[in-house]
Parts: sequence; structure tokens; C-alpha cells
Amino acid sequence: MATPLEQWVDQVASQTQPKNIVWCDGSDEEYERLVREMVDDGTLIELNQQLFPGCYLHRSHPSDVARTEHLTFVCTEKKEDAGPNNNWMPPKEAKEKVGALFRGAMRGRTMYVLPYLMGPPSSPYARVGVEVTDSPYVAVSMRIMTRMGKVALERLGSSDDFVKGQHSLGDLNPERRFILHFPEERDIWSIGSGYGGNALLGKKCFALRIASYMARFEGWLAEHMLIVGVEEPNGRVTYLTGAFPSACGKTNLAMLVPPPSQKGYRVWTVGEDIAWMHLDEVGQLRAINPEAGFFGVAPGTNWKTNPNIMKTIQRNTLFTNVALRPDGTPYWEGLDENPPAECLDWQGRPWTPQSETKAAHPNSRFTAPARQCPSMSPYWEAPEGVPISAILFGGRRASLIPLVFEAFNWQHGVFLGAVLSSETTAAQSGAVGVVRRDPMAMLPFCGYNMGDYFAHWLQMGQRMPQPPRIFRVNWFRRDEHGNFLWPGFGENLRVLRWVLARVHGEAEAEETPIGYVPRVKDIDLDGINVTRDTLRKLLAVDRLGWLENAGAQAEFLKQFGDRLPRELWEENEKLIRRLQSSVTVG
Ligand code: OXD
Ligand code: MN
Repeated sequence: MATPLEQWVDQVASQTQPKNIVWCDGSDEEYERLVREMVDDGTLIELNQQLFPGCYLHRSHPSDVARTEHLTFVCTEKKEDAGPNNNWMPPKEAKEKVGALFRGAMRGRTMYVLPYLMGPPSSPYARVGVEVTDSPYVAVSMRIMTRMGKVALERLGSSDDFVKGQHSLGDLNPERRFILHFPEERDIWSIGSGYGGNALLGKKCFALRIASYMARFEGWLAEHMLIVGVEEPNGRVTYLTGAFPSACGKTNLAMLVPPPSQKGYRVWTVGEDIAWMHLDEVGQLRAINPEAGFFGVAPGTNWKTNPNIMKTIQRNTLFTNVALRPDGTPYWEGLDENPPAECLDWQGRPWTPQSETKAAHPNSRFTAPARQCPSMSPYWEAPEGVPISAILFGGRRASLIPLVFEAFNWQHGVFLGAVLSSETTAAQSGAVGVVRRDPMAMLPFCGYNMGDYFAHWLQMGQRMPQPPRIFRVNWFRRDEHGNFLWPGFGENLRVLRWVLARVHGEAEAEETPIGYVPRVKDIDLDGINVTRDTLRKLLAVDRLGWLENAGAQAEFLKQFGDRLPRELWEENEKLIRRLQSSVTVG
């Protein structure tokens, strides 16, 4: 009698017609065989094996280099359940339309069956997914990013409790590219793209979009968050999670190296992109990192800003769309102060510093095993997860938002997350410097109506006797000449120290209309070039500016209509009242 998994694989095979089917066991031998086959057919280029052992370069199709949000759909039965935050298609129509593209799509190709586990193998919170794909690049990438193969099959047994994901490169034509989610059936269909965020279905598609939907019904949280432990000189380790939209330094914060002036501190990485958080038996929120690898942006990564990630990607790493130096090593903008005199660009064309184009694609990536990162916490695979004491919401704002402030309580904190804003950067298409709201940094990743998502967050708070404290942070304030006011990177530890002190009841704060703000003396400035005056600016609450901001927040919240929990609307009203009663006009 065929298992539910076997039945589903048969069904996808009869739809897509592959020439053969390979069930992947996740072994080293299998990984090496697939890599060798791809080197032989040109899908991968071997990098200098002396300097970068086990590292390879992949060049994607030039039109397939990033997530395609406009081609990403959440297909719930009812449109309102997908919400204004998602593109929507009725499931039947989506399956007909995209089913036609899948028909015969794997003809002449091998279909790989990839059973995988999101979460540490022994964790009660880990979940099984199975991806079928016609891309060996996806197969080896999934081997790095998840616990793939035997371990997942053993966990699954003959059960039907797995998230299905069918993926085909199709013809890579953006006209025929779709990333569809059927959260009610726990099913993912992706065709026409080999790019990580579209094709490694365990990551954004399962661990965020489908998992956020499951988490709502099962009473947990699937979030776009880093997880770190901050160790103090007395040995105490406090765990935090943080949600930041792209290009706000999430990976750097997850792997922060304390500056020499901050002796005795250490930051332990648990995760750098996704957190799954459950309540334990005493109502403590605990986080696991469902992933086993990092899929990070290469440009800007260097030994100064993030030595831990640099050490991680020296071996066993797949690079995608970076440039290639004549000595067979990878290159990207921001790696060294001096670009190479010549290299091949991300499309394999000769490049010199005089070229008008970039050597590496701005969204070029590395895929590397997390266990190679020197800052990984000894508990990063702890089955029960790490206890979370604080949650940070951060964005890039040149003005208005202080360096750090604390929410009055959980409900106020959920409100701060719901109106989280960041300025667009060159990393996104469109205008630069425009304020965009990205609630909890989940706008592209929430698999259901965000109004319901906010309600779920509020309910989670009610189930916790001592919910984590919530903080808003902003490392990106600028002066009138456009210079950053705060040095950022390792120095952000000084802000984390205040966060920790608040969590442990060891620091005071000033109560302001927007929340609890540290006083100037509460942030350690020893050993950095930041004056008390600058810090005063960084912590100031511009009441008139905030009133204007509250108006913009109301506009944003309105789009969720009657799905918006009344409590969040009231938080904005209360903010306005607190600001009005403290503003002296005249
Ligand atoms: C990512 C993203 O790749 O958020 O992590 O786009
Ligand atoms: Mn991400």
C-alpha cells in the first residue's frame, strides 16, 4: 500500500513526466555526486579549491535573480483570508492555470524528491516538508539550508503530515513564473524560477508563508526574525529575536562582534532569518531556528563588517551570481577596498573597474551551512528552543524614530511591530528613501490576512504570564548633512545592553508619549566617537513629527478594515492623545 508521500510523488510525476525520479537521502556521497554532475554540465563552476574548498559558483538566468513578489500568490478559498497584503487567486483557477504549465514540464529531466525537516531533528517543534524539483541546484541548496533526506523520512513515517512543494524550472520565462501557496491544503507550487526565495521551498514559502498560517491555528508564531543570545561579563545569556526588513543589517546583528571596548560581552547566533516560537508548559516563549544554513546577500559582506559570516563562507559554500577573479576566487562589491584589475562579472563577461556595470549582481548570494559559523550558539539546535526575553523591531529611518525605545506593554509592542517602517534602499527597485510600512518585516511573507495576524499576536500575549519586552530600534539616523549619527555594527551592542538591563529590571527610562526612552546617561558612550549631544538627538522625541507619523500610521492601518483588531486602532488613538497633551504649541 503506497504511503501518502508515495501517492503524491506519483501524482506529480504523472503530471510533469520526468525521465526518471531520484529520491534524495541527504548523504555526503549524494551531495558530491550531484555537485560533480553539475560541474560537468556547466551548472556549477568550481572555485579555487585550495582557497575555497568545497565552494562553487552558479550563474542564474539573468532574468531570474530575486524573489518576484508580484508573481507570488496566496490562494485561499476566500479572498479576504489572504488579505490586502497578498496577491490572491482562487485555488481552482490557480491550479488550472499553473497546472497547465506543470504538465510535461519535467520531460527529459530528472525529478528529485527532497524530504526535509524544518527545525532541529530532535525538536518537537520541527516539521516535515517534501519538495519535488527538476533542479539539481535546488537539491544541493536544500541540503545546505535544511535537514534533508533520511532524517525527514524517518520522522514522517507513513503519515500524511507534511507540507508538499512542487517545483519546476519550467522554461524560466518570467511570463510563465508563479509561486503559489495553498495554505488551507499546506501545498506550494512554484514554476519558472530557480532563485532561492522562489525555489528553495522550505524557506520563505514553507517556514514563513505556510507556517505562519499553521501557527495561527496551532497557537504559535512563525516570524521573519533573527535569534541571538547576548552574553554579559557575568556569564548571563539573554535571548532576543529581531524583525528587520531587508537591508537593515539583520545578518550583521545576528553575528555581532563586540568592539574591544565592550570586554566580556559575546553575541551567540541562533538564527539569522526565521524564528519559530512556541509557548512551553509554563508559558515562556521559546524560539527555534527552523533552518540549517544561511542564504545571504554577498555585496557589502566583508571582514570588517561581519568576520563571522566571512569565516563561514570560506568552504562548502555555493555562490550565486558573484563575480569570478582570475585566481578562481569569488568577488563582490564591498568585499575589499580595491576591486580586482579584471574579473568575470556575474554573467561571465569580462569586467574591469572601468566597466559601468557591477561585477556581482546586487542580490548575489551565498548558501552556507550554519554550523560553520564561529558565533553559533551551543544551543542553536536545542530541541526545546531558547527562551526569548525581548523582541526587537527595527527599520531604516533617517529621522524621527529614536535609536531605541521600549513599548509600554505587549499590546503596545504589537502595535509598534504592526506599523514598522523602513526607507527603501538601492536593494529594492523603485525610488530610494521612501518610507514603506512592513509590519513585523512580514509583509511579503505573511500567508494570510495581516489583520488576523495582528489579532493572533495579541492573543499570544494573553497566554504568556511574562511576555517578552518589545523594543523599536533604529541604527540609521542621519544629521542634516546626511551623515549617520550612530556608528552601528558592533557598537549596537551598547543599545542591546540597555535592552538587557530593562529586561532584568536594572535600568531606568523616561516615560514619553511614544514609549520608554533611555536617558542619555543610560547608554554607555565610553570608547566611541559619539557625544552626549549627538546621543540626545538620537533619543529625542519630536512630538510634532510623531503626530504627523501617527496620521500616516492610521492611513496604513485602515486598509485592514474590520479585520484590524480594535486594540491596535486604539493604540494609535492613545498615542495621538498622549502626544497632544504633551505638545505645547505657540
Ligand atoms: C531573504 C529575504 O532572502 O528576506 O532572506 O529576502
Ligand atoms: Mn529574509
